[in-house]
Amino acid sequence: MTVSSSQTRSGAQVICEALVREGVEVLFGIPGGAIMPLYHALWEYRDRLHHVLCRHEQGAGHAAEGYARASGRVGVCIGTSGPGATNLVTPIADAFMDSTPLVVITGQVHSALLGTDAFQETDITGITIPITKHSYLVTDAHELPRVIREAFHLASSGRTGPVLIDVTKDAQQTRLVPEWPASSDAGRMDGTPPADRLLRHAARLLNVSARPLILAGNGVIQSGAHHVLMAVAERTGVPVVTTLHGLGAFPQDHPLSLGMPGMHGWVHVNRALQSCDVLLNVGSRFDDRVTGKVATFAPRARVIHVDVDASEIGKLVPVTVGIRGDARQVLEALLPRLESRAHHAWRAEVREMQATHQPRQTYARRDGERRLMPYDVLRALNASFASHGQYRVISDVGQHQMWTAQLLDWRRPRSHITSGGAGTMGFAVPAALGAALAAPDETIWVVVGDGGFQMTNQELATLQQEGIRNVKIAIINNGYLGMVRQWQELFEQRRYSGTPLSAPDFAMLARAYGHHGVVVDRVEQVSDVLTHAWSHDGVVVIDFRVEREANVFPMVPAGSSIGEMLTGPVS
Ligand SMILES: Cc1ncc(C[n+]2csc(CCOP(=O)(O)OP(=O)(O)O)c2C)c(N)n1
Repeated sequence: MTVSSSQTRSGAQVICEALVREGVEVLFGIPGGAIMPLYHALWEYRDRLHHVLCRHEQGAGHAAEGYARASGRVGVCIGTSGPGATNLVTPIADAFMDSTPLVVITGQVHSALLGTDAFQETDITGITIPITKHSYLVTDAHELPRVIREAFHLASSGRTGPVLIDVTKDAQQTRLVPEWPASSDAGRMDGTPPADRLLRHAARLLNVSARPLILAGNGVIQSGAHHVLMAVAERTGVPVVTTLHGLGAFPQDHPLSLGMPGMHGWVHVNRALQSCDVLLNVGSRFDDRVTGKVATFAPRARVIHVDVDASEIGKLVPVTVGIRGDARQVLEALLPRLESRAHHAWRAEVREMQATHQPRQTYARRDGERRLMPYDVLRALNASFASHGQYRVISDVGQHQMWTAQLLDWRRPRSHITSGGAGTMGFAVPAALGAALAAPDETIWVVVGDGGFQMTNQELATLQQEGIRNVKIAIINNGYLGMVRQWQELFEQRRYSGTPLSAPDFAMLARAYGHHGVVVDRVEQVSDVLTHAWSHDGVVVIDFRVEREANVFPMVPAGSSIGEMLTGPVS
């Protein structure tokens, strides 16, 4: 359909037109009364805006997140008012915690009915104020072009995140001649160069340090700073530690890469954090899963914190130098001021700690061990990457998420996608749907627990309806809500309260949805089944029936210092 610029069109058509102008190609959602005008208009735009019908709005939201995380673009999802909108709250909160750029469009009851407890009315803008960068209620269709422009700008600039646009049904129906804004003023802070004084101070600290360390987070990936991070590390000889969300920001096979810190990070990484004298944190927010007890975190270090969000600087960890800015811009400005160093002694010390606490030894197979252990699966998956094409890995939340982070070699930004901030079980399967559409030529591996899988596995139907073939799902099935069970085992005298978990036959369930499903319960079968999954043209669900009570180590007990790690069961 072509509409000349002076012709009137409905607010709903204006939304579609605005989405096309923003470069949107795919959006995820479920229709309903208050959003029907938008669906009516989407029909005319179906050649330019591909709507993916999910099975639950939570799935639509996570799919939009997966799309955004894999592509670096803004993810878009839509839902109706009331329950449709409230089902989107979890992915909105998830995106907010993980700084994922998202635009969420919800229908709202007719503006004359606002505030009357009308059918399917919920104050979604009110509900989402604390978990969005901004939430708009649009009752006048003339505002739509500006609001949508602003929303995309806000979602994708500065510290990226979710923006909600709630549009009343009458605003979607109103006819108007839209006035398209040229650009938006919102977020114009972007691009402000970091202050010279701060850069000089940061460079001086790094140049004179004896035991420096770089902590790289999601901000490095979001701003595309991984190349300049590499240049900084190589020039200065400073070892790099990557947070859960930073995995892939620095190639793990690089000699300066140390691995992941924090609650389930490696012992040598946490020791290095505890003994470094200068810590350059780029694009990570000092999450408590990284710092452990803040008062004892990196006690010897002077901290340089680079963050796009000024409110994060000094929020949890006192800083010597705080630089507000885009990670790439700041690192680029810092690089020429840094001296070439080698740090032989410090690196040797760290390597020695690494050798002593050889990470993968923790999961060494005992002689004669016959049971299928979860780490067997992750190790074999990692080994399989070498002989196959491009891939991404999306993990859910729980023990398997930590084994995935620990045991796979992360080399590429955006190759690891997980719910880190909110820790939302049920994230992985729908997020894989979005990632599969964003990266159709790659294989999307999902690693998910039997608990999380049962939260959103209905999106298997969406994968089937969309004809998606590049998703492979590895269920680490231990018959428990494993991570909670681990805490109960270690700290609550094995009171397995609310954690033993039954499940349907997942392979049969996969087949019911039109996919391929297999059960694996012996270690000898693992690599063959992975090879088969890589080559099978279609979605494969593998139900790995693993040892039920395997644990994730090392582990920093909640509230403890990262210097106090459990490396095995407490006696
Ligand atoms: C939506 C949601 N509910 C509850 C939790 C709390 N929780 C964290 S890990 C976990 C257990 C996960 O079990 P499973 O999916 O089987 O994975 P496993 O830990 O066994 O690998 C639970 C219940 C959560 N993170 N998200």
